[in-house]
This record gives sequence, structure tokens and C-alpha cells, in this order.
Amino acid sequence: MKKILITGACGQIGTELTIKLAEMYGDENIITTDIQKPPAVIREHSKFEYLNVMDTDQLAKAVVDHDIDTIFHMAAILSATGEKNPKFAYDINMQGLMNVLEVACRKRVKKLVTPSSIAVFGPDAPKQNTPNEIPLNPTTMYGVTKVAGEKLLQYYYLKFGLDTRSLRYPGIISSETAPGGGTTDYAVDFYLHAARGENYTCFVEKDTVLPFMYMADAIKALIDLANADNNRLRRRVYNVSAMALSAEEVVTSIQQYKPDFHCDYNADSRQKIADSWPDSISDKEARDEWDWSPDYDLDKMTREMLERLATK
Ligand code: AKB
Repeated sequence: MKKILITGACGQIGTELTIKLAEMYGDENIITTDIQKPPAVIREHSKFEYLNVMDTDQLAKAVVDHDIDTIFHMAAILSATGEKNPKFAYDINMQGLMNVLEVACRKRVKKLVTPSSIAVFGPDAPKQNTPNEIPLNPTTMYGVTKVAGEKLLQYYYLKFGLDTRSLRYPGIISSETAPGGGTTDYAVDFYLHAARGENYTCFVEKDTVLPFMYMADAIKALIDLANADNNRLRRRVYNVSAMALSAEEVVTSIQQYKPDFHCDYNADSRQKIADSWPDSISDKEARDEWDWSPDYDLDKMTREMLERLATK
């Protein structure tokens, strides 16, 4: 990876991905793009351009102008927003990805890395240790677009030789940029409220279990997969796992350090989305084929999250 373009760079994952890639490859080699106004940290560590992934010409121009060899495509609509406006989620997630794939092929980009999600799994999937390779029957529009996206990555790899890579993210917990429109956002909200000394009403039941990962591991996974030896990869898409946590377990972990933090539970329509996803997923293939293993467990994550939020 010499010249890297990141779409959706101002989002929850894009922001921290930018900082890490800039540290590894140099600020001058990172081109960040988004339709949002960038935070100072993005301007500091990259060249920022306003770019809408729905505009193929703008995308192609950025790739040519900066001689891009690797794209991290992070722009996407998440599950909860997707259920409020399925057509919008379809347009951004499907057409956005198609535009990136087409431009990458036409402009001879070498590698395209883009996240998928545990949302590819539906209620028929095994709830525990869901395997990498099983029938994918999601019941959300977000999940549908992620399944179709995975198939497109495979298609462009086989047909055009574009080196596409993806991993199925669980809910990501992070301190720097708040997530937006996801079902797993409640877990980040716990920390943000606890750090501000506020209580929180959670929108899923306390015994709701979902797979989660701390941001540092999420970034490590994406960059390790991007740099993995292609000869070892037997597929284009990987489950990655770190922790399976109930909402209540996260709250209890925070209460060890913030005993006054209190959480109520009042489930809304997002409960149905959470219930359609696995409790935990198996990442055996990621471990075997590119040596994936997470660094953070719940307590380590809670300590670091609260420390970082305290300095903000
Ligand atoms: C969401 O909740 O929509 C995302 C995801 C699990 O992909 N965080």
C-alpha cells in the first residue's frame, strides 16, 4: 500500500483508521474523503477531499489525481438507519460499492478493502459461534446489502483480478468518534454517558447478547487483513470475533469504575434487529489464514475507554 484513499473517512471507524494508516504510511500518502466536514485530526493526518461515493466521476478523478493503489471503502448506512429508510440504505450501500468497484477496476487500483458485518447473518444462523461459511439470510436491508456486497467482492476478484478483501465486523466500541445509525450503538452510549456522569436508557433488553470488538482491534484486523499474504487467503470475507457481551455485562463492567452509573432498559424496534443476529461468531478462518487474534477483553476495553473519555 503506497497511496491510500479512504471513503467515509469521518465516520466512527474511518477516523481512527486514518490516524493509524497515517502513522504507518505517512500523512502525505493518505487521501481521506467524505461528504461531512472533517474533524481537525483528519485534516492534520491526511489530505482531505469532499467526495460523494455516488459520484463516479469525482471518485475516478480522486483516484487518478492521487495515483491511488489501495482503497478502504468505509462509507455505508448502518442497520438502524437502514430499517428507517431501506431504499436510501440500498442506494448508498449498493451503488456506492459498485461505483468504487468499477473505478478501482478501470483505474487499475490494486486493492479494495471494505467492511462487511455480522448483519449478513439472519435468524436461521446458529446463535453461538456462527461459522464463516453458512447460508446468509439477513432480515434487514443493511444485511441484504452486505451479503450482496460480499458476493460482488468475490465476483470482481474472480472476474477482473481486483484484490478485494473484507471482514464481518461485530459492534465496534470506541471513544473518538461516535457511531451513527447502528443497532450496536447502545454499547458506545453506555461509556459516553457514564464518562459524563449521566445515566442511560438502553434501547435493547439487558440480556441481549451480541458480538463486540474494541476499536483498536477493529483497526488492527482491517489493516492485517489488507496486508495478509494473498496466497494464504482461501476466501475474500472473514468473520472476526473478540467478545460476546450482554448489555448488562457491559454496564456492570463500567460500574466497577463508575459505581454511580445507572442504566434502565426500554427496548424499541432495534431489539428485533439485535435478535436476528448471532450472539457470537467463529473466527477460525481469520485465525488460520492471516493470524488474527484480538488484544482486548471487556475489562481492558472498559479501562481504556473510560481513561480516554476522561481526557476529552
Ligand atoms: C450496526 O449495528 O448496524 C453495525 C454493525 C453490527 O454492522 N454496528
